[in-house]
This record gives sequence, C-alpha cells and structure tokens, in this order.
Amino acid sequence: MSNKTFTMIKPEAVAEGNSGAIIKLIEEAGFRIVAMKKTLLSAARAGQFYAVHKERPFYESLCKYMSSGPIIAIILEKGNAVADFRKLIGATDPSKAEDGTIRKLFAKSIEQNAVHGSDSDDNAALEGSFFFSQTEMY
Ligand code: IDP
Ligand code: MG
Repeated sequence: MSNKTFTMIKPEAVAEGNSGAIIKLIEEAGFRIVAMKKTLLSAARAGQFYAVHKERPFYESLCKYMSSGPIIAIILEKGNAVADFRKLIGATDPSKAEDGTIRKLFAKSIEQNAVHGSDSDDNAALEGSFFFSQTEMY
C-alpha cells in the first residue's frame, strides 16, 4: 500500500472558483499536499493522460473538456491515500455520489465531475510523474 495519490481539479471547478473549497475539504480529510500546480493541458496531452479510455465513446469529448481551461494538478499524501481519496470524491456520476463527497458537492455532470482521483498505487505514481519531477515533490 502506497501513501500517495494524484488528483486534478478539473476545468469547470477551477473556472467557477471552487478550487479553494475543494482543497480545504482535501486538507480537512487529512491529506498533505506534496506538489501542486495550475496548468493548461492541450487536447493531445489530455488524450495522453486519459489514454486508457481511448476506445470509450466519451474519450473525444473528455479530451476537449479537459483542455477547455486550466486544471490544478496535485500530488497528495496520506495513509491508504488512493482508496481514501476515491471515497472522499465519490462516484464518477455525481447523481450516484454519496452526500458530502466532493463530486456530490461540486460536480456538474458525469463528465464535468470536478476532480480526478487515481484508481491504483501504480497509476498514482504514473499520473504524478506526468506533471511533476522528483525535485518538485516535497
Ligand atoms: P473516474 O474519474 O471516476 O475514475 P473514469 O471511468 O476513469 O472515472 O473516467 C474518467 C473520466 O471520464 C471521468 O472522471 C469523467 O470526467 C469522464 N467520464 C467517465 N464516464 C463518462 C461517461 O459515461 N460520459 C461522459 N464522461 C465520462
Ligand atoms: Mg479513472
């Protein structure tokens, strides 16, 4: 079990000014920020990040959405980080997310669902290194 996970605050949540409230919930849940940056993904780079979904019907729309405005990329640390963070954000579809979860509170739709959360320790490490070098992780 690793103690790190990776998240992005997605474009609509950043644009609507919800990043501060989301980071507050993340910190209150016991996660420590290891690295954080605001950046704009090109559609091609969003496509690389979500390459695992390239056969899915929503892939093209997802790449367009994820490159529609800046995102905030964050590496987080906590015991049982991956599973605990997935619990904190709630289900992919906000209509199915539990009360109090970040997606229930902030998501607009199954696509514009406010935040990303890594689904495994291996992906957390890969996704973190997609945005940050080792010397940027504190
Ligand atoms: P996750 O973010 O909860 O891990 P994934 O299945 O990995 O969900 O999907 C990645 C992202 O693709 C979702 O967060 C969401 O933005 C988008 N997405 C997933 N399923 C759908 C869908 O059925 N329609 C539109 N967008 C979707
Ligand atoms: Mg996923």
